Amino acid sequence: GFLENVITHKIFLDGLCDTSYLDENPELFKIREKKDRANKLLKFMGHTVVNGYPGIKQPLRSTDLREADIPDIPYNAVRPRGSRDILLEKGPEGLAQWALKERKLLITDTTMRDAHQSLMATRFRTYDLERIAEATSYLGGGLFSLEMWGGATFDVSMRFLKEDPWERLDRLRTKIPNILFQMLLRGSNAVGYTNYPDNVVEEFVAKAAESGIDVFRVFDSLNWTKGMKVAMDAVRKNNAICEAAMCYTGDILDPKRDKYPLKYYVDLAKELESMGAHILAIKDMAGLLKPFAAEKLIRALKNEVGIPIHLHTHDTSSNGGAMLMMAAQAGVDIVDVALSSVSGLTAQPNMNALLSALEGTIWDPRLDQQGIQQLANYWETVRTYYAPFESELRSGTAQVYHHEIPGGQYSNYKPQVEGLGLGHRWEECKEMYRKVNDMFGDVIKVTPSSKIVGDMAMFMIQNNLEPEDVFARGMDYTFPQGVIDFFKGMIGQPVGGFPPELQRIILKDEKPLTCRPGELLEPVDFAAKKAEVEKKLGHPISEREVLSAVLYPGVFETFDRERQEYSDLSKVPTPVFFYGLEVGDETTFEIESGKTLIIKLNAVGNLHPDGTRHIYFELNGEPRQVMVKDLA
Ligand code: 3PY
Ligand code: ZN
Repeated sequence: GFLENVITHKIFLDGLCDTSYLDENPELFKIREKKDRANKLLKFMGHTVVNGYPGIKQPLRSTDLREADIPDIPYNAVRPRGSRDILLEKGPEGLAQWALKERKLLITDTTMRDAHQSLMATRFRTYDLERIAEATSYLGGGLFSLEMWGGATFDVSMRFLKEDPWERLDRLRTKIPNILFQMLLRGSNAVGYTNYPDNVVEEFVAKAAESGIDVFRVFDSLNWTKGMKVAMDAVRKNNAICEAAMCYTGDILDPKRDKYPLKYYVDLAKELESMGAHILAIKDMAGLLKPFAAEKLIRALKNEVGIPIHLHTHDTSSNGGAMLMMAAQAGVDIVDVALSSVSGLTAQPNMNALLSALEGTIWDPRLDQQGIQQLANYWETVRTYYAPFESELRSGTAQVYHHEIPGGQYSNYKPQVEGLGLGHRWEECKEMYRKVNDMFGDVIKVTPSSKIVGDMAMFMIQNNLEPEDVFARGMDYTFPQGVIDFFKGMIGQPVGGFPPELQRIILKDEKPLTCRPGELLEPVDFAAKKAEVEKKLGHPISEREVLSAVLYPGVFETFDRERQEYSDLSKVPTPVFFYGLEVGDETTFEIESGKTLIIKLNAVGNLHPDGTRHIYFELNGEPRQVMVKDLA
């Protein structure tokens, strides 16, 4: 295996290098045994044939799914000069100045991150992203940025898709050198759900920047700026674009909802600007910013801050398009939208529709509309592969102004509720979400605070508790750990503090923190961690993988073991990856340039007494069999 490559390597053996040599020479890890790799893939496919893919109740038939067309364009033509070329030439400040001066509305495409996080539980695979990457770099060459990393993608790619998030970034970066890459960074929670030590956040930002992220949208789930500083400083230090986000909640037009009035946002924006933001983001994660509120907010901010304003929203109510129009008129600089086929509902508003609406106006983004349509067509087909992950929301709903569930959480909360057998109480679960919000003192709800509100709501539904019961009998209950940690101050301090009575009920005798949790967490010793994980897994890992292991210890280890067992699954086409093959079906794919596998499923053998089955394939015309465990 690869160990031979490393342990027979002269320079390495002679100790003429430190371990960074391994990071710089990834071919040392390349698995020699190609034959073995095909067998590993067959094993994975056999496993899917017998046991299905975890979490998919009604599999599709892979051969019924059509291959998505890649736009037919001259790929050897000169690539359009894009926003990243401007960054490379002018640096982050220069790029921000450019964005501020541009009269046209600048466009971020969220298709590769938030759109699928919000519609399909973040399941888009590198396979599908990579196939359209080059076309995106040509046809989307006029985009401000592609949001394609961060948020839930890091966790989901390892946990559910069995692929390496860093490698996704590498592969897309290679194919799209001209457009800014943007990621969502949860401040001191990085790409996780909990506070990490400062040096983890710093190291993560450094590696992400080095791997090709240009714009870091940094937010704190309670709008607690102390929780953003370490990340923002790290972004600036790495010479990347620091886009500081303020999360929008409530309704600035509603005088009764007075915890988060216009002044709150203006003050926060100024603070973020003074902390070094190159760009200010308004992160309307639930789509609560109404059209006339957007006009008011953008006008106020344009008067008060001197950096470009980037508006992010979700179209859950269906008012997203109208809202963006008002924001454009009020002078917003950049907006987030998604390609039409993966837009709307809990995702971002429709890019193609926005481009048409603005055509010929002073805000016209002047993108290649036909090209953008071709990209949307590709995703329209690809989306069909992910049907089992779709949320069942069929139309926009103004109910979001009431329950306030973020778009990115909605497509997760529903299956979570169903997983607990509470599907028939879905309406109640949404209502309880709002009740918990009010009980918690009207908090900002975005990952991870939104997850805590959701977990508490489900806990209360399961235990048949109303808020008044929690106040009356809460001392008798042990609340979910995330809720306890939240009230302990482990993800930071909410605006206006915690409601003291509820805090006592939830914490019992424990004392809450008021300082920044990152100050208390021991820094991670990366060298020691690397040695520890390598020992456990039995092979060397890169510095980026050490970060994966620090952020998601259990998830990374399982992912790594599966990668050893099944090899790199990101090369398997999505229909086959999720649904396997039926007897008699055949599939063809390339595992590397020039190496094609033609795989046919011939038969599924009988169940052996030990619970295994033989699966009979044909690989490039030769019979091959693998044995898999039947988990049924
Ligand atoms: C995330 O943190 O993943 C989000 O998308 C929050 O809106
Ligand atoms: Zn979002």
